[in-house]
Amino acid sequence: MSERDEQVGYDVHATEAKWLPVWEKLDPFRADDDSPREKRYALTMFPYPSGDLHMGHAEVTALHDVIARYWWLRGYEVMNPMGWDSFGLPAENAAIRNNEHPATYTYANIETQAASFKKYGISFDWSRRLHTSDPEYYRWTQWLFLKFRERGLAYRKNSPVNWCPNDQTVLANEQVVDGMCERCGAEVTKRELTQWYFKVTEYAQRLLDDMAPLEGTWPERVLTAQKNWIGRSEGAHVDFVVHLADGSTRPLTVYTTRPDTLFGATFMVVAADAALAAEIVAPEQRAAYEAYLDEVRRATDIERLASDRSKTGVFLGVTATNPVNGEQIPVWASDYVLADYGTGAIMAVPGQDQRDWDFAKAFDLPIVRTVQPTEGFDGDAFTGAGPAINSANDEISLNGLAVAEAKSTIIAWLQDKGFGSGTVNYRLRDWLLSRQRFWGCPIPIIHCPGCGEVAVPEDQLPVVLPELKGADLKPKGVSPLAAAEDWVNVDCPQCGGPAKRDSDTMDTFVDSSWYFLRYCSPNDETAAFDVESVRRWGPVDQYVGGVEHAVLHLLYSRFFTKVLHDMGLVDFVEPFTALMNQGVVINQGKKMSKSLGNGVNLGEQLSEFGVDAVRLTLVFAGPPEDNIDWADVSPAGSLRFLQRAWRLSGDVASPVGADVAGGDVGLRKVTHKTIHEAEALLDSHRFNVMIAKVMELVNATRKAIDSGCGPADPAVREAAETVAILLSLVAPYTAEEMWERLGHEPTVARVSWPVVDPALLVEDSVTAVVQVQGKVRGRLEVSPDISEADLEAAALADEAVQRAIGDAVVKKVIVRAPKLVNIVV
Ligand code: ANZ
Ligand code: ZN
Repeated sequence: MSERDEQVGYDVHATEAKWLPVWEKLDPFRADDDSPREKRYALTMFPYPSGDLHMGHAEVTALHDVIARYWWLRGYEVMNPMGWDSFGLPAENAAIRNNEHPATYTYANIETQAASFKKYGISFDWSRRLHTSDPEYYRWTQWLFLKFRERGLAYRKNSPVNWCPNDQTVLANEQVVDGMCERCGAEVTKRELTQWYFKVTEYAQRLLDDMAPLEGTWPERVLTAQKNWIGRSEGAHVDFVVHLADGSTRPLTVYTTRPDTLFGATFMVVAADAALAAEIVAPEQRAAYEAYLDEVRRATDIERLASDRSKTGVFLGVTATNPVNGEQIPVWASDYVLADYGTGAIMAVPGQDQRDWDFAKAFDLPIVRTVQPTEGFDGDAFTGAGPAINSANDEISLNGLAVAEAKSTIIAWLQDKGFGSGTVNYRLRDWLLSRQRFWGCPIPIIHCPGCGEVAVPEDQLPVVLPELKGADLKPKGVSPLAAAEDWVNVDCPQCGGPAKRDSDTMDTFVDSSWYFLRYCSPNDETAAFDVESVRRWGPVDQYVGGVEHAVLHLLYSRFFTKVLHDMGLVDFVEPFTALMNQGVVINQGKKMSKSLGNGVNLGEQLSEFGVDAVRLTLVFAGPPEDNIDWADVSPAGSLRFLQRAWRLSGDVASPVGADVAGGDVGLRKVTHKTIHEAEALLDSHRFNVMIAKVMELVNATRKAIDSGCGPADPAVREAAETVAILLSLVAPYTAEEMWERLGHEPTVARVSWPVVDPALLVEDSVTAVVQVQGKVRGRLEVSPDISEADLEAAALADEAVQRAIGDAVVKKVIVRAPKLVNIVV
C-alpha cells in the first residue's frame, strides 16, 4: 500500500485485483440475442493492433462506456462488442523492420491490448470478439467482394494512380501529402495501372440524401465533410465543335457549373493526359504536346489543382466553335484540368474563374467579363454574384439577370437548340481498393488466359493468405504474393487450365466497412452475418470514435450498408444512427509526440492513480468533443474524490433495505434531484456535468453524516447507494467496492436505474399572491416551477378568492407564475 492509500484505507490496486476475476466470472455484459428487453447497440471504433493501448484509446473507451453502462442500468439489452482491425500497414511495417512475421506481431499486440482493455474495466461483450485478419472473418470479406462484383460494383480498370517510386506501391490520395509519399517523403508520380475499384459513385446521391435523418445526431462537421467529399454540383454539359487539322470536326463536351458565363468562354482546355488531347492535336503541335505530357506525368493531382501554381500548357493547334456566339476559340492542353473529372475538358472563362484568368495571362489569351463586378472591385477574375453582362446573341440575352436565373435561362436555350443539357456532377471517385501489399485480405479472383477474370467459387473461400515464412515482404511494385509460386499458380475453376491468382490484397478499409454487422453473429460459419441477428441488433445506436474517420471509414461503411440493403440483407440504409467524436488528449497545449517528449504514458498513469481515477479524469475533463490537455487535469484530484466517495460507503449505519420513507427530506431531495438531472445530462452526453452533480451529492451526504441527520438515517444509505450507481458509469472498481461495503452482491453495473420520486423534486414552495380587482385576496403555497395554467386554476379554486369574485363575471386573468395572479372581473 502506498502512503496515500494507507491514510484512507482504500487500496486502488488491491481493489482492481479483487474485482477483475469476479467480473470475469459473472460476465455481466454478455448481450443476449433472445432477451425480451429492448436492444441498444453501442459501438466504439475498433483499434489497429499497434503496440499497447495509449491515452487516446483510454479516452474514447471511457466516454463510450458511460453510454453503454448507462443503457444497461436503464434496462436495455446492450451489445457493446470489441475486436481488432488487424490487417494493414502498421503490422507490415513493423514486421519488415523487426524481421518478424506480421501475424506474430499482430496477434501478440492483440493479446496485450485485450488484457489492457479488460483491466481498464470497459463493459465489452468479449464473446463477440473478432479479428479482421482471421480467415473466419476475411472469408466473408472475400464473399462480399464477389457479391459486389456480381452486382457490377467491383471492377478492374486501367487508370493513372498515385505511385511511390521508392516504396514501389500505389498510394491512396490520402497517403500523398503535398505531392510526397507520406511514408518515405519521395516525390509521388502517376502510373497507369490496372486496379480494382468499388463503384461507390453509383451511390453518390443516396449517400447525400440519407444524411438528412443524421442531422442532429452526427456532428455537423462530419456531415459537412461527407458532403464536401461527395461534392455534388449542378451545372451543364455544353457541346462545342472542334475543327481538326484534317478538316473534319468532332464534338467536345465540357462540364461547367457556370453555364451562365458561356459568352465569356474565350478558349478551351483539355486535360493534357486525357486521350482526347492526343486525338485532336494538330500535327505541327504534336511534338510540343508530347514533351509537355512527359512533364505532366510527374505531377500529382494535388499539385495540379493548386491555385497558386504557375500555369503551364500547350496549344493544340485547333479551334472550337462556341455554340452561343459562333466564335472560334483556341483549344489548349494543360495539367490544371484533370482527365478523370467531368469530361476531362473545360470551357475557360477567365473573367470569372481565377485559374482560367491566370492561364489567360500566362499565354496572352482574351478575357471577357460576363458578370458585373461589385463596385470598387479591382481583382482579377470576379467569382462573386452579380448581374450578367456582355451575354447576348440574336436569340437570347442574359444581360441583367442574376446568376441563378441566367443559369436556368441559358440551360433552357442550350437544351432547346440541342447544344447541351443541365446536369449533376459529383466530385466523388470510385474507391481504389487493391494494394500491392502482403498483410491484407487476398482478392478472390483467378486470372485465366482463356477465361479472363474468374471468381473463386464460394465453396473454395477463404482464399487463405499464405504464410510466406522468411520471405522478403518489402514492397517491390508487385505484391509479395505474386512471387509465391505454390500459391499463385492454380487451375482455372472454369476451364481447368493453368491460371494465376490475383496477387493484390484489399485496402484495410474494406475489412472495417462491415465489421459492425459481423458482431451480431460473430461465429456464424454459414454467412457473413445472420440476417435475423442484424435485424435484432442493427443499426448501431451510438458510434464513438475519432474525427480522423470523418470521411473515409464512415463513407465506406455507409456505402456497404446501402449495397447490403439493396441485396435484401439488412433492413436499414444507415449503419450508425448517432455518432460522437471525442477530442484528442494533448499535453501542454501540444499534440503528444516522441520528438517533443511530451507523451503521457497510459500505463504509468494507471499504475500511479489506478484505472478509475484515470477514467474519471478523462470523462470529467470537459465535453466529450473537446480536447483534453493532460497538463490541466488532475488524476490525483480524481483519486481523492473517489476516496471520499468510497468512505461514505463505510459510514452508512442503516441496514440494507431500510425504509427510506421517513428519512431526512433535505438529503433525499438532493439525491433525487441528482438522479433526475443525471438522466438528462447522460442523454445529452454532458458526462462531465453529471460527474459534477455526483460530487455535490457526495458533499451533501458527507455533511448529513457529520453534522446533519447522522449515519443511521436511511436517507444516507439512499444517497450513498445512488453515488455508487452513478459512479459505476465511470469508476467501476470504486463503485463495485462501495456496493459491496453497502451490503450488496455484485454487480452494481447490472442493477436498475434508481426511480425518481417526483414529490422529492419539488423545491421548497413559494408564496403566490392572488389579486382581484387589484386587491390582495389570497395567498397560495405553490411549487416554484408551477405552470401558468396550474397556478390560474389553483387561484380560481381558492375559497377566499371565490368569495371576492362573488357573482361577478371573470373578464381576464393575468398570471405571472409562480408569484402573482391578477383577476379582472
Ligand atoms: C466554366 C466556369 C466558369 C467554371 C466559372 C467555374 C467558374 P466543381 O464545382 O468542382 O464540380 N472543371 C470542370 N471539369 C474540370 C476538370 N476535369 N478539371 C479541372 N476543372 C474542371 O467544378 C466544376 C468547374 O470546374 C467547372 O465549371 C469547370 O470550370 C471546372 F466562372 O466551367 B467551370
Ligand atoms: Zn479458364
